[in-house]
Amino acid sequence: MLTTYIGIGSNIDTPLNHVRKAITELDQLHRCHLVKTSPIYRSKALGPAEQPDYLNAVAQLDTQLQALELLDILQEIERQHGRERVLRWGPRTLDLDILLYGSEQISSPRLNIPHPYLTQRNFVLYPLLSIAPELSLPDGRKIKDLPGARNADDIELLDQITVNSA
Ligand code: ROI
Repeated sequence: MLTTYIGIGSNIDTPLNHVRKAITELDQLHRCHLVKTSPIYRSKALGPAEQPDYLNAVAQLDTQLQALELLDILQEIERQHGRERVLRWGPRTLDLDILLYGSEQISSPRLNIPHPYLTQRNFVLYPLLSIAPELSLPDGRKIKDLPGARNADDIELLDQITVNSA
């Protein structure tokens, strides 16, 4: 078993339902064990401005799958959620990104691990830190020491009150 972290994001078509359903689907994957999931956070869309706010979370998934096997399965889940790859940074029903895969570094046409934007996006770093405060990148840097990791300025925890209206 190897520990992976999966970034989850959605900003159209009842995002909360997509994020929650994706978490139950991760929990049901064969040869995988969903260890924990972060709270769900809301943030303004990074990228083209004219799109709805995002909901984001991160899951720790221990797995026996190869990285590309896991990628295939995550892309199939995205497809079942109606994901259409139209605009590069456009709105999406569901985004599932492999952020880290053990301490491996992978550079291939289909997959780059660590996820290339992991260290720059606090909507990923913040939920990741909430479930893995001592986590390090393959190069040894601690997630918590990255600039932006503790920057929650534009990130809102989706609590029980806002959940109902999200
Ligand atoms: N912005 C936020 N806040 N959250 C995301 O998950 C997200 N995903 C993306 C782009 C369009 C870059 N912006 C995002 O792919």
